[in-house]
Amino acid sequence: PSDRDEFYYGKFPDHFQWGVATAAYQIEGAWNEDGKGPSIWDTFAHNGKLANGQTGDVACDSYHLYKVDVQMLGDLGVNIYRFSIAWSRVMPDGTVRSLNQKGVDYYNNLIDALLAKNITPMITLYHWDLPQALEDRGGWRSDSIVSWFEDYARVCFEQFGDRVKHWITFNEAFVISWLGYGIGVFAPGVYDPGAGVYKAAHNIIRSHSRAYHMYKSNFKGKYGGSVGITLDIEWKEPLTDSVDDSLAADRAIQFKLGWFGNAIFGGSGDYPEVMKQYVAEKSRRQGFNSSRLPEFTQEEKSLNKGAYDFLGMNHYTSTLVSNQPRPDSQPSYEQDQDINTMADPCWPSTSADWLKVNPWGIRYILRWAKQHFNNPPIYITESGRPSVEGLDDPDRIYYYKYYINEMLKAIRLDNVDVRGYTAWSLMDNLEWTSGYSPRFGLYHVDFTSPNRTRIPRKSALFFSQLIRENGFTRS
Ligand code: GBH
Repeated sequence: PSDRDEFYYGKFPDHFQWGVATAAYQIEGAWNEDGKGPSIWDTFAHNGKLANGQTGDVACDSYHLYKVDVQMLGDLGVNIYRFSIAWSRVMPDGTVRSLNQKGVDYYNNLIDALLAKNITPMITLYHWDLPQALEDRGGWRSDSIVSWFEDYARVCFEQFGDRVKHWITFNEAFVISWLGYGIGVFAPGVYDPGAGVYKAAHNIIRSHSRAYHMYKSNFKGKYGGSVGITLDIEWKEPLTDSVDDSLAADRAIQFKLGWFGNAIFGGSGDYPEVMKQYVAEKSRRQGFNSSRLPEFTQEEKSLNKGAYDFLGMNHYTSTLVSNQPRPDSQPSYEQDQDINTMADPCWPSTSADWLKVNPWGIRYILRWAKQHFNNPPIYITESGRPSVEGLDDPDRIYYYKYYINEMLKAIRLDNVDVRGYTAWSLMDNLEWTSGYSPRFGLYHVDFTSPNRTRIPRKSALFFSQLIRENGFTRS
């Protein structure tokens, strides 16, 4: 659109939900307190896989400091707080028979404190911290996980569903599958880029659909909440205006967002056609007697289809994509796509090499999702950028101002049904394998102080003013 570069003055819809997001392993600490079982991230960290040997053993210590967090949320003036439950805190060995009341109490206390301040909880059931005991039994590559996850979800709905109305089954199914079971750079560190990765993804989709339907038949009637899934996706801009590059960019979105999204939101209950074709063809040339991409049964397809109340999207950045035929030599999800990806040198960089700043990308990916996924209600469940230490963060203010303005254009000019936005993140926290140095917080956290002192950055003040004004006015 021609209005790409123009700032848009206007308001968000009246009931637009503003908030911030966190995840259990990144903030809670108390990794083995009050009966909590170890997760695959505890194991990974204790095996020295994180920068500088860091761990989430204490992190922001939110297990003990949650009241401070809730106070900060109140000061920001958010409507909604997105956080995740540590499965192994509630069920230390991953199964119902290990139900841990102290773990349940922690989340009850947090939820009640939020509600007392009129803040709506939005809970992610799975933000990557699988109970180690379940990984030991095969993790996401085991078909049994579908019922393990269904049991876990049921326990959470039973314990918290009377007060929690927004549920996200998974955070970033792509990251779980590709980083965890494809290239193994994230926990549990499995290297299986051609097959294990697809198997894990397949079980995640099945698990999502089962949990969605279980909520719908057992809880929706009495609690009236909603269930969605969060998928991470960049905007993929074609490198050139050639037909091959446009097709490649679209194929890249299908291979990442469509991999999970198409089955749930796309209408067929199945993987994107282009993905089925590419993986089948590569597998055939590689001598496999069937595609490395698993198949859903008819029954599974009908369960997948429409298994959502909303789509959660984590959107941080954009990439340029070109068509690039890959050799058949190595079976790999990455090679299967026949693309090449790079950053546009015009986009400002950040300390995270994967994160370049391109505000209009959020508008384009929102329109893509509207068009391909039957115009679902959408929450932007994460967006943000790291900054250097200190409280003065003009780069973060720039990021939020312009990304959020482009999201407003998506709502007002393109009629995308965006319902809310939860910024990543409330405060600096454990940035997975990168440790504590990338700081994504609206609040600065002092990781050397015993009480993990939190102080608002300038961006926190900017964000709370934006929430109060619910949009942008000429001043
Ligand atoms: C989100 O992932 C996560 O949901 C959140 O927990 C995290 O804190 C936030 O982003 C900020 O990073 O260089 O191979 O290690 C965003 C997608 C996928 C981007 C993993 C960084 C690192 C890949 N992320 N990626 S690697």
